[in-house]
Amino acid sequence: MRDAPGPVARGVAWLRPSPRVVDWSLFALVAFEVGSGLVSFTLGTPNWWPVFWAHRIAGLTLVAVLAFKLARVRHRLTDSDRWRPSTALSVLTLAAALGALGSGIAWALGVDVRLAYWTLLSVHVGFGLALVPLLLLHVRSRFRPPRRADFDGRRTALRYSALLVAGAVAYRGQELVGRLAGTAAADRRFTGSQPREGDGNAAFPVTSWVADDPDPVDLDSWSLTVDGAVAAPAELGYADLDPAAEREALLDCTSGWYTVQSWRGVRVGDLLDAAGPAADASHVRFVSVTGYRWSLPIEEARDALLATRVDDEPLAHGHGAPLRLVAPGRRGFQWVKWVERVEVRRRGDPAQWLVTLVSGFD
Ligand SMILES: Nc1nc2c(c(=O)[nH]1)N[C@H]1C(S)=C(S)[C@@H](COP(=O)(O)O)O[C@H]1N2
Ligand SMILES: [Mo]
Repeated sequence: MRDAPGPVARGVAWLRPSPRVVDWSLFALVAFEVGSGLVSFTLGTPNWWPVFWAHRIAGLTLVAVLAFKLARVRHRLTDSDRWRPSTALSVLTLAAALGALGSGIAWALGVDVRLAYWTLLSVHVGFGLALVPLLLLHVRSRFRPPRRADFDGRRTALRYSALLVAGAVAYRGQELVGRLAGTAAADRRFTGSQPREGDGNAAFPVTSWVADDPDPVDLDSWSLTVDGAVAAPAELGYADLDPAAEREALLDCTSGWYTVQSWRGVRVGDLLDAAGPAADASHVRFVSVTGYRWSLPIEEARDALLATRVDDEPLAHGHGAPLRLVAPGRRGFQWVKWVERVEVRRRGDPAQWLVTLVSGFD
């Protein structure tokens, strides 16, 4: 019996790439996952769905390639005579990879474990980010340059197509399992975010990206400055704002939830018309009392809202009172809370990426 492998075993044997191909594919797949994962955080409109799909399919392909690798190296982990100092690093790297894959797949399946506003998606991101330095060190300690012979074109390409198709099939299967088990909410967005239903402040969590947590803003000392590349800079008190504009907009947080609310406030375009932007102004920067900030291209900014109310309730402190940016089509982290300054600028603001991460640490 034993010497006649069945069709499945033969198929797996045919699919199994050479060790170096396995190793370099793991590296390439992880690099792709980290890149597409980070990029996905900036995508808020449904036309970007292929990025999310590719991320999921590559993740499932990674499971298969990792299985080939583990089948090959398991003795290095289980025989204590074969332990080297680098084995500990390998084990940590493996743990981070399994953590990222496990939490990612569980999240995609619809498993909903929450710690405050952290979801399984946040856990997935944590493992993914931990994997980056570990994998780089691991590659350094065991580096084998890729050899041409390992990558005999057609065969490798075929195997990889087969693995990717298997990944895509597994992804569909995984969706189906989630639906049958009733864990997959039908109303998840293309980003994977789950709905938070209801209207007003209580319907959705207060979320700060990293450490922003200011005291409630005192309306008597607060004002909104409109300045930068404008003809007529202005400083407005709360009573000067005319919250006449209303619009429904969807807030989709990168920690994995979204909510649709009706927001009321001041159209940024009206503030700009009053201030008279310079002809070559290209961006509008929104700055929080905490220093947190984000810029939008000026045409997009015109259409955004600075909200004072959500579903006809005054905005709660945690949601950014007295004034928060509502930027339709943008991910939640770009919806600056506790805004105190609108600055018209002649260029974008690359440093904002860093500021959103470190704002609030002092
Ligand atoms: N000033 C400031 N604005 C901020 C944040 C922050 O940390 N500081 N977090 C952002 C993130 S990550 C999200 S998802 C939304 C969340 O808004 P909410 O707390 O009203 O749900 O606010 C954004 N605006
Ligand atoms: Mo967020």
